[in-house]
Amino acid sequence: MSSGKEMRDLPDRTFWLASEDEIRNAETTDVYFVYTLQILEKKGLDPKVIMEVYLRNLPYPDGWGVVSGIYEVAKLLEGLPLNVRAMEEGEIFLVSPNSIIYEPVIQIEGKYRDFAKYENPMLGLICMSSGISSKAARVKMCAGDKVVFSFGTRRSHPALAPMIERATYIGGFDNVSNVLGAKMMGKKPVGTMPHALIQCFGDQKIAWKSFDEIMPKEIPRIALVDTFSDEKTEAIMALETLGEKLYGIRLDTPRSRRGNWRKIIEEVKWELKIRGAEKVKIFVSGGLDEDAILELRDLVDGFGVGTGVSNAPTFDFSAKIIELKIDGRDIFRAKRGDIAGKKEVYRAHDRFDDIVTFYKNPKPRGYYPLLSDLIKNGKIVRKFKSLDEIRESVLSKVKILKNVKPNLRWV
Ligand code: PCP
Repeated sequence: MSSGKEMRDLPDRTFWLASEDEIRNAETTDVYFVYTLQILEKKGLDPKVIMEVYLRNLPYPDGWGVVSGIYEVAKLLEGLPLNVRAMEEGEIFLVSPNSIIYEPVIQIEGKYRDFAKYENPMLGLICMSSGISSKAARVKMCAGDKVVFSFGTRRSHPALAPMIERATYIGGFDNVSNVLGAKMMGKKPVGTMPHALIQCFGDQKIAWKSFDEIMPKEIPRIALVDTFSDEKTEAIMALETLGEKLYGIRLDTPRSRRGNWRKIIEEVKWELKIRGAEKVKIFVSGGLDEDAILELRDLVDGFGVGTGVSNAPTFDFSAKIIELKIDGRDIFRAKRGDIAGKKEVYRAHDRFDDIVTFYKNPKPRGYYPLLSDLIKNGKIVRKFKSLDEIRESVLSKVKILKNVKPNLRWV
């Protein structure tokens, strides 16, 4: 593709996307790994190493994250002559910015030349997904028992839609709106109507009636009530139009009209209540984050969160050689700023008290290891839990985290 000339179609694809095979063959690696391999091969150097993947800095002050993407890392490295240990998909890991200690979420043991090129795609598979799952867990933590739906795939490259939806669900979201993402997760997608439906009809009542007439019964009748006029007016209009069939209303109030959104929602609730419709659920969406959810959660029944979670800060996990095995001997060789030696991570689950120690040290009593085998001699040995099981485990751990101060130390 010569620079400066008119942009021509890609010869072998439509979108600027790596194919599954290109990802699996590590063609999305950075060139300096290719150079490294050429040099090691020319020099006949083929060291056996231990590499640990860990996070040093969290974009959140409370010191915990949710690791996700482990399943895909297993599929990426499957077949390579490696032994890989990792935390469970959806495991909570701790980060202590004031200490040199870190919790490895993945540990790879093997000949460096056999996996050097895979560092890039491997990190890519957990950095973005874990960022989204960790944000989703915080958003759900703020929403408490109110439902939170993922509305965010329109804010990212469509190729990533299934990954985004999976990551939000692992983080605790109750469901997702993306059709392909939901299908791959074995879920029924959620969502009722965009403003476009009402704009096409030019009349809210006809649009709501048409929705009710045509949509299968199991789709809840949630009317969008902010298209042409005030939310209170449209909420009353929706109740008069659908009556008993009105399951809920959605407010996606444009920012320019939000003013004190809390008061607008209170007005709507009051007007519905005095008309005997206090059971009508209230959903809100549009630019929501933790603060907005904390502000509104006592008033509403559910939230649709998009950008706030799909564009969550990505985690900059690092993958670093921390030890070489030469003639069976541990050669400690960490770079500056890192600590050498293969590590174990142990947790007292009831209080998120974590201990990181050199793998040869005894297991502390009452503490449980967080790292376990993922791949043995290139074969995946991990029995992956279902998405629902992973989500439940994240929600139960986040519940504990709400009441304890996680602590990370080393011995
Ligand atoms: C979209 C959707 C949600 C928004 C996006 C979620 O709103 O209805 O409210 O994304 P966000 O958290 O990134 O804002 P619009 O595109 O305004 O409306 P429509 O529903 O008509 O698509």
